Amino acid sequence: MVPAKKNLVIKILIGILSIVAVFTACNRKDGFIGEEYKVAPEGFYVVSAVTASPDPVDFTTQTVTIDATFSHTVSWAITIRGVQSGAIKKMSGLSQTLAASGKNIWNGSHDGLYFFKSGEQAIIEVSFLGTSITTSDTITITTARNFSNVGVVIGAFEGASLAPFGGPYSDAGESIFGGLDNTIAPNLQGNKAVTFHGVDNNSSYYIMSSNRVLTPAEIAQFPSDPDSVYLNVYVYGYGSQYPTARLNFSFAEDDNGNGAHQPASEDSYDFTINVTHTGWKLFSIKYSEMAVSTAPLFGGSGNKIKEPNRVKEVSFALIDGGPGNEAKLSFDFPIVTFGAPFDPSK
Ligand SMILES: [Ca+2]
Ligand SMILES: [Ca+2]
Ligand SMILES: [Ca+2]
Ligand SMILES: [Ca+2]
Repeated sequence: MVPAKKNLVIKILIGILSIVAVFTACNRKDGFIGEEYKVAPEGFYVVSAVTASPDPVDFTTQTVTIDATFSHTVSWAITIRGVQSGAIKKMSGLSQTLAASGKNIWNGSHDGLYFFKSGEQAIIEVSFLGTSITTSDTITITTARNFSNVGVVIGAFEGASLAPFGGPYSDAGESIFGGLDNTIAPNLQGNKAVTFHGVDNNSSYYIMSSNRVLTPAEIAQFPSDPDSVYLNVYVYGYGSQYPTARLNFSFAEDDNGNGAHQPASEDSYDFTINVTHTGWKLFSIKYSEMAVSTAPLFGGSGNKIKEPNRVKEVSFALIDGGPGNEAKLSFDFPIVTFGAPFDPSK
């Protein structure tokens, strides 16, 4: 009969859902992730406390090895916290010594938005499933990771000036504030970002911009496939204070290969972010999803072929969503990655 068959199907479904629910509950418990886990048994103790070395560490040339020994094989979690930055990195495993897990090396990466800072201390704490016992160590980061091995860092903006970026350039007759900004709290990466702020007095939508010519060594890293190039940028939005602010970024190509971008006869590819959020947010956009410039004299009269291997220049502009408005936004750590969007946790 149909009802009996239906009941069986329902029973099987309930069975499957229960198993899924149990696994989900286990995996989420105390932030431990993974299929296998083991609760600390009665009498569990830390045989040798956690140590992290080298201390101090320079993440541009070194990685940190974290070790500790326990009385039993146990599910553990390492939480690394930047004292100033609030940056977080988590690692987890199942073993009796951290070294035996092979998951005890920290390359300066972070989970979430905030970067570890040069000059700050980081607290490394190890906790265990099923007990409140912890062990911790502190390490000094002399130089934070710069991520130059995962892509082309367009700017970290930690210098004394905006250079090697040009400008910022304002629209005709408009007064602007633009440049390095150390007043954003919390900082995202290092101690500075870039802020663009102005009023579109001439109702052109455009307020201000800044650009940078890439170096030959940087350009050499760009592949020809527009599907494998990503522009990643962290944008700080001021929410309802400046709800019509837009960040436009653009890649200018050297279509004819003469070593320079001619704006009136060569491509620029643009992407615009409507900055409606509040605080920091990471945006990643694929080169193939960018649109050719609509301005005939500024990137709209090229060969219309997306050629990231011919990119010469990157620029950022503050655009307003409505003519005549005041707009403000900040951004930090634009980085071009290849094959996948930027993932600072790797
Ligand atoms: Ca920065
Ligand atoms: Ca304007
Ligand atoms: Ca050219
Ligand atoms: Ca082109």
